[in-house]
Amino acid sequence: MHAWPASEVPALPGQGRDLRIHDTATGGLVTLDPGPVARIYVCGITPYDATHMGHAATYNAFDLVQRVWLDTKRQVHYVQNVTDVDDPLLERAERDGVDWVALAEKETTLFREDMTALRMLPPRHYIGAVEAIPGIVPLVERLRELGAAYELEGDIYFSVESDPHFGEVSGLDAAAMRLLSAERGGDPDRPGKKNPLDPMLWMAAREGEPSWDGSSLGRGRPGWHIECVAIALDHLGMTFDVQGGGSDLAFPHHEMGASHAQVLTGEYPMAKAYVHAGMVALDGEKMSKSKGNLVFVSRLRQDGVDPAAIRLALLSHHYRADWEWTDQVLRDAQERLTRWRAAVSRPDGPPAEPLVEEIREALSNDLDAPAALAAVDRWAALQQDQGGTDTGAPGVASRAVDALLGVAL
Ligand code: 5CA
Ligand code: ZN
Repeated sequence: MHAWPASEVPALPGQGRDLRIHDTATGGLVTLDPGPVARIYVCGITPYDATHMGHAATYNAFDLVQRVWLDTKRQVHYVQNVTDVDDPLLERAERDGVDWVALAEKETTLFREDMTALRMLPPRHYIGAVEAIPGIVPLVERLRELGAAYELEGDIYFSVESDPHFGEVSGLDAAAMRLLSAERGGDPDRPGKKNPLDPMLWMAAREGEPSWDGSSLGRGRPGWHIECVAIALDHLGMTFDVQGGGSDLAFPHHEMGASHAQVLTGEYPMAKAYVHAGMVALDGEKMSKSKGNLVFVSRLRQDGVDPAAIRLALLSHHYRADWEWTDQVLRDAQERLTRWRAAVSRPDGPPAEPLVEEIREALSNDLDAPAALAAVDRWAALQQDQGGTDTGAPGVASRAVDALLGVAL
């Protein structure tokens, strides 16, 4: 699939800093040393509804990861998927009496527009589950050959016990895993499974549902976790730098994905850091397509809200925090944007190189965007109260906010 257009990332004076980031698997901060090419896989949307603030907040976090790396003059190989065939998408299409392919295309198009408006840098490879099927089938066949997969009434399951490292991503105990598995697309109560947690790799064709030729697997469609693994291994290989998504993906999705990849390749680990963004809520509950308590990026844009203000609203919370979207969050962001724009529109100002360093320091420290915003606030306040004589400063400040935070002033 095609992704979306990239916005320019201005070059900044001085040196970028290496990223220290929280890794769910170890439960602590790790300093990543990616070499000249940093590799990141971020789980994409299931396109059955429009992009909401929760999605946008998660993609904002991983956009900051890219920007920190680009500032260190590294290349970034960023891969994202689109889960363009899965139960929730098929169920929504059925409920609304629309074609599932058309629904996925429509929502993916809207997602691209939202990402472009928010200045999220595009992935280098943007891959749909459907287009990945020819790569998924041999991986499932290989897992069977390795004795890590088994058949149950035509469906093929992955045996979690085949990976000695299973459980290390989320660090959860069996009871917690079982609960989350039931909530998040698993089927722990299905009789006949070797372990209730075993996830499906290949689902045999069901009446009235789309299916593909699975070679020795028979007709069917892929399970969710193997989809991301096939795409990640194809475009990034093993032991890439960051596997990213919202915290609701730590288990089962990223746990299962890591196990699939580790058993398939015999290498460990799949990713050097498993990075998870907090959940955005509305009216006290996690924003989710299934609950329908949503604020859409596209809706705010239609209402004339400046995408830069939406982005500032996302940046005003630490990516790991769970937080609540309110009208006040947006109003504060709009007010901040106005102040910052006034500050950079003067011909001169207080020196901005220290500001660039402060933003770098904040982001390199587990993507502390609120601290970065506070630094820009201080520079803007100084500009407002005392001004300055440095003629390059407003330009440097503006380029730093653009390059490191993705906000065009
Ligand atoms: N297609 C799969 C991943 S392979 C999927 O989870 N799609 S999704 O559309 O449900 O979510 C896309 C991304 O947004 C995921 O990283 C998910 O963790 C994140 N996300 C979903 N809801 C929220 C929320 N309320 N707050 C923060 N992030 C969220
Ligand atoms: Zn995924």
